[in-house]
This record gives sequence, structure tokens and C-alpha cells, in this order.
Amino acid sequence: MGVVNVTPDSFSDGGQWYGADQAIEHGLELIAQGADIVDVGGESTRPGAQRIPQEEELRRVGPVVTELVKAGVPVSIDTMRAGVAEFALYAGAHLVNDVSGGLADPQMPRLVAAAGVSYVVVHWRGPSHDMYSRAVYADVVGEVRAELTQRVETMVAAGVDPGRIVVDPGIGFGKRPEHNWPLLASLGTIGVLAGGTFPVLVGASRKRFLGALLAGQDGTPKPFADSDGATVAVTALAAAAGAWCVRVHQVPANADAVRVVAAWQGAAAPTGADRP
Ligand code: PMM
Repeated sequence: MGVVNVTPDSFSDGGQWYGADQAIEHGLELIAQGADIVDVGGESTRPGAQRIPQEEELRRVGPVVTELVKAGVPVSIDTMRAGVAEFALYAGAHLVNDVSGGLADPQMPRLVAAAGVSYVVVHWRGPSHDMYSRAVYADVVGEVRAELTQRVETMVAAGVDPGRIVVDPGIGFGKRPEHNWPLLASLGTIGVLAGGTFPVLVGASRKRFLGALLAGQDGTPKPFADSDGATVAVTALAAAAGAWCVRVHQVPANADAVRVVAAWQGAAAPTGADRP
């Protein structure tokens, strides 16, 4: 999944694709580079970000979603608002990617159920403006799994087809670096919840915890653009752990990493078959 943030203030690419024409061109470029889906978002969720009005979000993403769909691109709409999701689905988007897991807008479950589309339930504890105040966990993997279970059950109770649900541990959302790593290390099982096994999406690309990991000796975090190699490493490990999708800003090297894992796993002998 390639990212098109149509925002002036997203963490790693704020302002770069803020104009509709640049955003559309970038979406087409991501597909040409090997992305299967383009995730279009109009509202920054960087730590500290304030909400924007729905009209502004629609103004940003509307033409981008419409034109990418017209060009045959599978589009995911990255929004916490049912009104924005509804517009995008009407325009032909395939997937709703809701970083609030349905918590920010009570209309979201019903909309997704009625539309019969795929829905990404992201683990989230509250808005970005004070997300770190909620980054308190005794057992981060257990708590994220329990809270995702609750969200999935709520969506299913509202009529969403469980077969259309994708889960996401919400890397960086109300989580400090020490919380992100155990979640990544548990990717192989994080989707096993609520009596089912759900596909898993991972959004670690260029996030701050990677810059923190790669900090210099004086503790200065690496700038996000210098953490693309670390993102590719996460992609390879996530794919090897069975993730369904990775959400990334730079597609080529990540698409290559996914291909390497597929070839590697495709060549592995079935368990026991190579033994007498
Ligand atoms: N992260 C961001 C935005 N949307 N969607 C999903 N499903 N998972 C994520 O981790 C996620 C997301 C924030 O990333 P950006 O502003 O750096 O693009």
C-alpha cells in the first residue's frame, strides 16, 4: 500500500502532495512502482495534530480519490469520518482505512456495514493532539489485542462482514518506541482474535521509533528520510510473519522486499517433505 498524504503537515511528507494534481500524479507513480493499493488521506495524524473540519478534508481528498479511481487505481480512503468515507466509496474507493478503529465517528460501523467494503480496524486510544498521555501499558500486546477484539466485535455487531475486516496494531498511535517493538514482534499472531484470524496491516513506514532506533551517539534521532532502509527491513520481517499488507511512503524497495519474501517462502520445502 503506497501512501498519498494530501496534507500540509503529515510527519514525513506533509506538503509534498498537498495539491490535487501532484497527489494524483504521485498515486499513479506509486502504482507504477509496484503498489497494489493507494491510501489517500487528508488529515494528518502526527503526534500533536489538531482535527480539521470535514469540508476541508473532503476538499483535499475528493478530486484525488475521484481521479485515481477513474484511472483504475485500487484506492483506500484513510479517514476517521464516515462522511469522508461515504464520499470516497461513492467515488469508487475499495477500502476504508480508519486509524481510530471506528471510535472517532459513531456512524462509521453502519456505513461500512451498508457499503459491504473492506475495513481496516486500527488500534487507537484517542486523538493525536494528546496521544502520548494514553501510551500507558502493562502488557502492550495483550492490551492491544483485547482492545482490537472489542473493536472488531463492535463492527461485526453493527453488521460488518468479518471476512472484510483487516486489523492493524496502530504502530505509533498512542505508543512509544518500547511499545511498538513488541507489537511488531507479535505480528504473526496479532490477527488471531474474536474467534477468527484476520489479515494484518502494518504502518511502520518512516515513523519516529525507527529514527530513534537509528539515533546517533549523541541521541539525535535519524531524520525520517534516512530511515527508509529500516522501513524496508520492517517490511521484510512483517511479510515473513504473514502480514497481509504494509503501508509505506517509498514503494520500490518495499515492493522488492515483499517479492524476496514471497520467493523465499515459495521455495521453502513443505514441512516434513524433505525428510525420508
Ligand atoms: N499511520 C498513519 C496513517 N494512516 N493507517 C494505518 N492503517 N496504519 C497506520 O499505521 C497508519 C495509517 C500515519 O502515518 P503518516 O502520517 O506518516 O503517513
